[in-house]
Amino acid sequence: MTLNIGVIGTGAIGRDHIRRITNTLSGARVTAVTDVQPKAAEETIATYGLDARALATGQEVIASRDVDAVLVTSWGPTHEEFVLASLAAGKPVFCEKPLATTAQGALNIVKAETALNHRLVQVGFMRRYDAGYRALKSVIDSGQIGAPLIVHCAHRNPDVPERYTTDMAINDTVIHELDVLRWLLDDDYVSAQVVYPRRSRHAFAHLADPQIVLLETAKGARIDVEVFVNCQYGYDIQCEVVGEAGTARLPEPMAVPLRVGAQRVSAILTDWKERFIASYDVELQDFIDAASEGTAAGPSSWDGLAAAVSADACVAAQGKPGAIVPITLPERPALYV
Ligand code: NAD
Ligand code: NAI
Ligand code: ISE
Repeated sequence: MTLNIGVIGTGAIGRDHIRRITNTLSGARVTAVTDVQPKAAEETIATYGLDARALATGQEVIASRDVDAVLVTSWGPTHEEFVLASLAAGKPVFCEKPLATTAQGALNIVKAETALNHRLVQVGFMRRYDAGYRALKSVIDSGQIGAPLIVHCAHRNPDVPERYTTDMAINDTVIHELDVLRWLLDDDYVSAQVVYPRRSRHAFAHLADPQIVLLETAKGARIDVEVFVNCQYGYDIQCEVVGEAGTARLPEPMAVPLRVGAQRVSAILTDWKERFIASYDVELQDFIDAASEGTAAGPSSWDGLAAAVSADACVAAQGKPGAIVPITLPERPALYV
């Protein structure tokens, strides 16, 4: 059986996911697309030679009879509406992060899915599928470095567009760390704090960049995340776990070491699409396989809610530099245990 997928949002990641569904993955095809800029949807159909219809709205895509499953790749504030509509239609839905831009929005989704008592939602937290993060997790789980005590992270983008705002450093960027570190440490957060170093002259005037987010977990680990979205030099994701008996570091992406011009050098990637290309492939194949069985696997609505609650606390902490903001999760429904 071939799964018919409808895509809402044909921007950067929507097009990249359409490319991989069409050219790389198996078991699915794109049958409908939409974008608030209709030209973007039509161009996408032409670019990838899709046998698909360009529809006027996300709601039409979800309702369409030739759509079995939905991919939400529009910008963050639209996600909640489209995921709730997919759940109401009983269709599996892959939603790019964030699941919703507020904890309340994510809670609405968890409640709707819990009422169905059946998983239909996968959130696009692709780092859980990354070979490097998986290797790091097996080292931690093996006990070789003892209990994790401290985690040092950096999330650096070369630059961001002018529409990127200070809160997006949390909801759009650090949201990846908020998810992957819960999974990596098998832990939850209890508090957040944000402090601001000196501002980079490369950031637009309205944006505080870089920022440092400090988290404390229920088991007592401390985490620092440097988020720096105008670092200029590359797309660089770092993570080092300090344990009782040793340290473990996220492997660097493969790059050929060169000795040239009296220097030892190796390239650093500049684009998130390339840095996590294999992880996106694996996460979407996982979605296709589960959706073909009428269900969902991978990062759940609960994970989306946990990230959103933590993100809300981080955004509150941004407004009170240095203050410690508590993080409290609601009770986890049995569907997500
Ligand atoms: P983008 O702005 O390039 O693309 C979004 C597209 O959605 C645009 O074409 C826009 O016109 C369209 N859109 C917005 N609202 C819509 C609506 N209501 N109906 C239909 N189309 C709508 O953005 P992007 O970089 O592709 O990011 C999209 C999503 O993917 C975001 O949620 C982002 O956080 C996520 N993302 C995740 C990763 C990752 O590493 N997991 C990377 C990039 C983006
Ligand atoms: P983008 O701006 O390139 O694309 C967003 C698209 O959504 C635009 O084409 C826009 O016109 C469209 N859109 C917005 N509202 C819409 C609506 N109501 N109906 C239909 N289309 C609508 O943004 P990008 O980078 O593709 O990000 C989109 C989403 O993907 C975001 O949620 C972002 O956080 C996520 N993302 C995830 C990444 C990851 O690594 N998992 C990487 C990049 C983005
Ligand atoms: C983007 O939406 C992503 O998800 C990227 O992974 C992240 O590095 C970037 O900061 C976001 O804007």
